[in-house]
Amino acid sequence: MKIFYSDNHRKHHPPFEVFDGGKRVPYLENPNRMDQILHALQKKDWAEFIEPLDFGLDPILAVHDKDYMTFLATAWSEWLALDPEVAASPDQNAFLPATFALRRMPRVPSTLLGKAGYYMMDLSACIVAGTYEAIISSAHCALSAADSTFRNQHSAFGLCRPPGHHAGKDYAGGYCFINNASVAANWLSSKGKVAILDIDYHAGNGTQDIFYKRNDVLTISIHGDPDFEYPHFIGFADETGADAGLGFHKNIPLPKDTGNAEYLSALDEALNLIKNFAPNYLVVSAGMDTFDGDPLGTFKVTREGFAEIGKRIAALHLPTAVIMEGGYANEALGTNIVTLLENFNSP
Ligand code: SP5
Ligand code: ZN
Repeated sequence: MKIFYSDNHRKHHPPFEVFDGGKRVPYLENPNRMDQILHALQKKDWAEFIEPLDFGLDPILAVHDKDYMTFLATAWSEWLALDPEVAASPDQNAFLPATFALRRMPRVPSTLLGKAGYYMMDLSACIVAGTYEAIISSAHCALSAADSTFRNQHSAFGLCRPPGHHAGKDYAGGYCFINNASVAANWLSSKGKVAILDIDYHAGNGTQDIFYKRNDVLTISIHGDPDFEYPHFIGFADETGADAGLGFHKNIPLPKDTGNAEYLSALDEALNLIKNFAPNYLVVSAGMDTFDGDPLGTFKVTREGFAEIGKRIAALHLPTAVIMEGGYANEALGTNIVTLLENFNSP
């Protein structure tokens, strides 16, 4: 399997995030996640590592707002210029807002901190010196996987970091800045019908938002019920698309402690919807935080569960771009990704 990966993700390593209750904790979405996955994949003879191609900004701007992208590109250096304390110890700092847009007022503020509150949905998408370079490379890994899927009519893996599915057209959040899976799916949508299946533990709110009014891309997310889980405000079962996109979005929220059996029956429901839609391509937002033992999750999916998930998705026999999303049980992350992909690869 072709695996698109760039070391540029290492440039995005915020020293902390602001967790529940305002606690400062070490950044959970850290470079070690990729090291664990690389270590496990490098032992497999079927894993072929490839540097991503440079797709430039156009396919990213086909999904994301231009001013939002400019904000991401310039926020860190503007912040350094504004705050001498940050400039004195940049490595101990991360750029975050302290005020958020009030129920999404339409006016885009002119100042840096105003923009931050406007373009960021929470306190976990920290911007540091290397963030912009890392997110562009991550998007290019996803685009390269999409391109490979199209050219070879065969599945590929975008080993993306930072992840993407919480990022909307003009907002960052949940460790996400550019919605890699959506950029890949939108690119593929000019080649044929596309479905996105999001198996990250958290609702794929950004992906939902981006395609909500479109009927040419079916979006499905299986996740912890937002009634108790992040992102709290979106990802409910009654959100099914709008306008032309009505009926082309599906949320499958599941309760705490969901195990393999319950998860797999939700997956079967999703796979049936995909079969009925009959897409030419599939994009999988592959978060591994459904794992029993993930520090952010409450589900109980095991390694055996991931094997079965891989098998069942592969049984659709669609050219599939698998895009890395979350997963924070670092010691198990490599094994879990290998398990998903090798069962996915097998006929
Ligand atoms: C890509 C991705 O998986 N992003 C996840 C972002 C979740 N951030 C909010 C986490 C708040 C979780 N609180 C759970 C406490 C567990 N002890
Ligand atoms: Zn997640």
